[in-house]
Amino acid sequence: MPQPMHEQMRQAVIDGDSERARALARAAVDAGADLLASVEWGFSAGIRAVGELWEQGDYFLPELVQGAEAMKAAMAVINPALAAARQEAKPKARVVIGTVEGDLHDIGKTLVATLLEANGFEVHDLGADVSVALFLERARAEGADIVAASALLTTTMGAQQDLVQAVTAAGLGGKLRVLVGGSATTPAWAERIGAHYAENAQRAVEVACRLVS
Ligand code: B12
Repeated sequence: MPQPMHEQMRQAVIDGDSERARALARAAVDAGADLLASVEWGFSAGIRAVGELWEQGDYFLPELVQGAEAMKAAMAVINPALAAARQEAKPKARVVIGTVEGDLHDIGKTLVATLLEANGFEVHDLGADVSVALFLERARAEGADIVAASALLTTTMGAQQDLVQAVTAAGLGGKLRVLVGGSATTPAWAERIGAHYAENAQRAVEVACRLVS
């Protein structure tokens, strides 16, 4: 259930107030609060609202950027705390993750990487704007079981299909699973391109566990 603290977190991101967002995240960590709930009902709800305000024309690019910075300030506190709550019992496997080429959105991808790591996966995060060639090169070099690609723009999601095709062409189709996500994508899209899909970070952990079990 959302709590008053979550509304403050949401509002801090809407206001683009990085200092308040960071302080609220720190308070949640120190209080031992449910951090996934803080992300989902607090900070993520805030960035979703910023996206809607931008879409409606009430916010312009500077406010979008400020909202994203506030979100990142909070996640810089939350991500290490989530990673520290590592659950050793879960299966170990290697994941190479990144946001596809031409796409700079990295907040959701980083959250997915953090939760995978917190659940015992060895995660290699390549960052944002990652080419198909680099995904493939690092997946090979790390002996990855899963290559995970994020896309938030309809103009960049095609790169996920290129990645699936490149993995097959490289003869890695049997061992290396492609997991896709990001707000531009849908289960139907993933099915069409022959990839696995998860709609959020928590589900990504469940799907990844299933893929390597
Ligand atoms: C913050 C933001 C930005 C920030 C990004 C900062 C950063 N470092 O990430 C800035 C201001 C830089 C930005 C820029 C732009 N943005 Co922007 N942005 C957003 C916004 C408001 C929020 C995204 C976000 O961080 N959400 C919070 C996270 C936690 O959620 P998430 O990313 O969806 O991730 C979750 C799931 O999707 C999933 N997931 C994500 N990745 C993966 C990967 C895998 C493998 C899996 C399994 C799951 C998974 O799990 C995550 C956690 O639960 C969205 C609106 C929206 N509602 O999504 C627009 C949005 C994505 N942006 C948009 C646009 C158009 C742009 C710009 C083109 C604007 C411009 N004119 O310059 C540029 C593009 C720059 C570029 N080349 O990438 C559009 C895209 C429209 C479209 N359909 O293509 C959106 C949808 C806004 C809108 N409603 O129009 N943006």
